[in-house]
Amino acid sequence: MERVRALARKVSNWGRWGKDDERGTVNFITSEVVRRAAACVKRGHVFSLGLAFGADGPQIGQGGRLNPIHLMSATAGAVGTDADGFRYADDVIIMPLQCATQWDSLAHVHYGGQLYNGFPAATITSAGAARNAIDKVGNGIVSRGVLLDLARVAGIDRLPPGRVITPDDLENAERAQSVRAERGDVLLIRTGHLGVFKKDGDRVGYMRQMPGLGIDCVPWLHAREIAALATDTNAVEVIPFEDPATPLPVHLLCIRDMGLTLGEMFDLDELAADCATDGIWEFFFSAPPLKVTGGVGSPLNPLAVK
Ligand code: UVW
Repeated sequence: MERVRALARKVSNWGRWGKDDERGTVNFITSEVVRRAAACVKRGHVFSLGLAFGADGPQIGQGGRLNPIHLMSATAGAVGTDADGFRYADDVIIMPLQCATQWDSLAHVHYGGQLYNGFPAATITSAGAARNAIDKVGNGIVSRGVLLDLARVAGIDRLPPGRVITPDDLENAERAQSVRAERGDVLLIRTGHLGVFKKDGDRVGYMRQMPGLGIDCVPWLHAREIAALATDTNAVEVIPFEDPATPLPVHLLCIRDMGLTLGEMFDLDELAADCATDGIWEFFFSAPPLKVTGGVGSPLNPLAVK
């Protein structure tokens, strides 16, 4: 943890938006940023970046994470007495908020007994997160999206599981795609890992090992002042971990120290194919979380509009 603590001192955003802030880098999304994002809509073509929430999801039961269980509480419920009259269908879903495409809130991970902005970790109880919960970013996350397609730039279907993504990789992709991630943007990184899972259906292969950001990317993300970051993997960062003694260091530094909301399991394949065709890697991006009171994450259907 020494490396994490040393980097934390350099990238911390605690206090940057006031001592009571619970939104972190989403604060970079100003009205000017949203207006610039809206100007990215040229063709009116909408892409869904969300996985389906169904029994075929990627979860393998690890850590209590199941695929959604969808039940019908009514299939032909009657209102009124007419035998041929009004009928309704209702349903119930039981699922971890982290089971498919999702945002991690700023209460998702912590260390040293503190959450983002110094709130005590004890503010998370069985009742939920009293601080930094996902409902605090309920009026977001809407901004310019920038997609870096690392797999396509490398000319392969997928970066291999365990491949550490470096700041040089990110900047090479920016040069190759003629785009630059800037203040207030939502940065999407495609590794191809989800595309392989969609073809082979190997849940264990998808969930247990993956390409992802290395710890050296954290100061880069901080310097670029991006508002949120998402990838097509289950963890954003590389697994196996660079240092086996320090699991998920990018989560700790991004979420707890920078206040950077992380998105996981974003399906970027169709969008990436379109961007490769027209050469435009920026778009209007909208992915508001469900305002789950005290929730530490939210399932999503993010949209990109070009
Ligand atoms: C953990 O597994 C703690 O995090 P995530 O699901 O965000 O990768």
